[in-house]
Amino acid sequence: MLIKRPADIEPSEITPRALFEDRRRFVLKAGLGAIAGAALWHGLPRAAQAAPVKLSPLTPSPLSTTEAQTPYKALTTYNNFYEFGTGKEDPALNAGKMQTRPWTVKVEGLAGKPRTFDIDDLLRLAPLEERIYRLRCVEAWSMVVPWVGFPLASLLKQVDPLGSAKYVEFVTHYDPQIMTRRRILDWPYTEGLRLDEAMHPLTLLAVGLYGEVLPNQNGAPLRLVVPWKYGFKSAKAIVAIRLRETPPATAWNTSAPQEYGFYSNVNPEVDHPRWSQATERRIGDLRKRPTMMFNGYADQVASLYQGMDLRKDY
Ligand SMILES: Nc1nc2c(c(=O)[nH]1)N[C@H]1C(S)=C(S)[C@@H](COP(=O)(O)O)O[C@H]1N2
Ligand SMILES: [Mo]
Repeated sequence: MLIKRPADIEPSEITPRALFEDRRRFVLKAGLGAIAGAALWHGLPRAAQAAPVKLSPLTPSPLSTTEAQTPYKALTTYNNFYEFGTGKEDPALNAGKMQTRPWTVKVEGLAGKPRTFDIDDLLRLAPLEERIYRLRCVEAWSMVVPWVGFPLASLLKQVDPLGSAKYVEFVTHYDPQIMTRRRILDWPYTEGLRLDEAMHPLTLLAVGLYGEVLPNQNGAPLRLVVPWKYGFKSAKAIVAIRLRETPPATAWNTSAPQEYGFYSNVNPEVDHPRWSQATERRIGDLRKRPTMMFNGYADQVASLYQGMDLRKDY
């Protein structure tokens, strides 16, 4: 765990949560005029401004970090969601066009009982937890997010993975009517995990953050969160989860295999070919901090990679 000296603590980090939430609502209200203007300018439907929906009941998780959480505003305006543009502010401006209802998620492939789940059934039936995780992007920024979700394992168990299933592929929504047509990546954005990584209790399917339904820019209505891997593993707007015998192609590995591997575990000792991975900056905090092996989750996950050469399997 990171212990902070008081001098290192940003004012935003010590704002009591209630005050902070209040300010967020205030920001939401005060910003609405500007947002509505921007929305009209960018041709967004009015639905993009729908009021946040509370999720409850939420069980707190013992797997949560107690570190200061990244402010809601930062989490929802500094995003990577390339289907909606490559600028950090583009997803917040453009992802409102995505309709997240009706929405189904197919869980298929090497399963005894493959099934299509309606997102509202998942929201109703899955016991929802609040899981506060560090997440580190390969671009060397990080954040602390109070996710709402449920373990991926609990969903996978419902379809009875076959013995031949060794990997899991995540396929995300792609609609060229509302998303970029530029072939920045091989759309739809896909990701993958080994089955044991997918079944690990830390691996989460998120449906919300800060107690509310996920904003579209953060991957509504369902996105993956794997806290010991670089942020790009956490596929947004998932429409299918496939159990497979062989490793799936993943969007970033396909586009630049020498830069992004299948595993993509956070590793301060293995640099990206174009920059160091030894340190990171938390969003909203200029101070550099050391990056931790497996993003600080080594105690829980290092055993998954025993005997592997993490320089080769990056
Ligand atoms: N479908 C899709 N999912 C995606 C991405 C994307 O471009 N498209 N970007 C990834 C990257 S690079 C990161 S760092 C995280 C960012 O999640 P956040 O915006 O909620 O912080 O989403 C990941 N999931
Ligand atoms: Mo990322």
